[in-house]
Amino acid sequence: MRGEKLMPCVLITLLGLTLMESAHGLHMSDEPCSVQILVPGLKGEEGEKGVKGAPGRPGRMGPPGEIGHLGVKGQKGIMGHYGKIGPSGVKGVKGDMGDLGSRGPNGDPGVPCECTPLRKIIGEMDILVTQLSNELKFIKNALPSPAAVAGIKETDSKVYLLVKEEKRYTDAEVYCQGRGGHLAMPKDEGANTAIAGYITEAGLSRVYIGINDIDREGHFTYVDSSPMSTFSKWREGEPNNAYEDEDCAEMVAVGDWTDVACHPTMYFVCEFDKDSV
Ligand SMILES: [Ca+2]
Ligand SMILES: [Ca+2]
Repeated sequence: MRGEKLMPCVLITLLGLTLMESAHGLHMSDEPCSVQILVPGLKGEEGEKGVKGAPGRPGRMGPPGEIGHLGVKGQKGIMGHYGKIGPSGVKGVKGDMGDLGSRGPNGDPGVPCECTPLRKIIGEMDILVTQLSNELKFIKNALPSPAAVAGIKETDSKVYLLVKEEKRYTDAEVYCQGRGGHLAMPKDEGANTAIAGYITEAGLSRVYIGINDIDREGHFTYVDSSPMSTFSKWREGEPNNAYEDEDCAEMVAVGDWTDVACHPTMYFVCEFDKDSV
C-alpha cells in the first residue's frame, strides 16, 4: 500500500480531490514533490454503514394492472331493514258466508213486561176459540139435522141444545142420550135462567125438561134419576098432576116449571156436560 504513495504526482484532478482530502491529505503533504500530480489513490476500506436516509418521494402512478380472476361468491348477507309500507290494494270480492257460530250465553233478565193484560186477553181468546171449536164439532157430529137446532147455550159447566123437533118426552130423552146427554136438568138459578133465556130467544113458549115422577107419583126426580135438590122453580099451583096424568115436566119461557102429560110431542132442550162435549 505504501508503494503506491511514491508514484509521481502529475495531475491534480479536481474530481478526486475531495476523496484525497478525506482519506490521504495528511500523508501527501509529508512527501516532497516539485510537481505534485494528484492521482486517485487506492480504494480505501469500506466505511461504516451510514444511517438510513429520509424516505424518497412517491413514485409515479404505475400502469393499470391486468384484470384479476373472478373471485368466489361470498356468503349471503344479513336481512336488511323493513321497507316502507306500500299503498293500499284494491278492495277484494266478498267471501262466502261462514258457518253458523256456537250458541251465545243467556241474555240478562228482561224488564217487567207491560203485556200481562194482553197475555190474559190472548189466553181468554184461546179458551173461547177452543170452546167454539168444540161446539162446532159437537153440532157437526152430534146432530143429524143442524137446521133443527136453535144454536146452543152454555154455562160454566153445561152446554144446552134446544131441539126444534117435536117429540114425546121419552123420545126426547132418547134423542138427548143418543148424543151423550139428557133432557135439561136445571139444578140452580143460573142453569134455569140460561134455559129460560134460550126458550125466549127461540120465540117458544114451552119445552120439555128432564124432570118427572114416572117411577113414583108425586116424587119428582131428574131424568137421570138424581134426586131433586132444594132448588125448584115450580109455578104456583104446580105440580098438580092434573087429570092424574101429568108425570113429566116442561119449562115455560119465564123459567117456571109445570107438570104435564108425557105423551104430547113438544120441542125440548138437551144438556151436555162440557167435559164430554
Ligand atoms: Ca104425576
Ligand atoms: Ca100440572
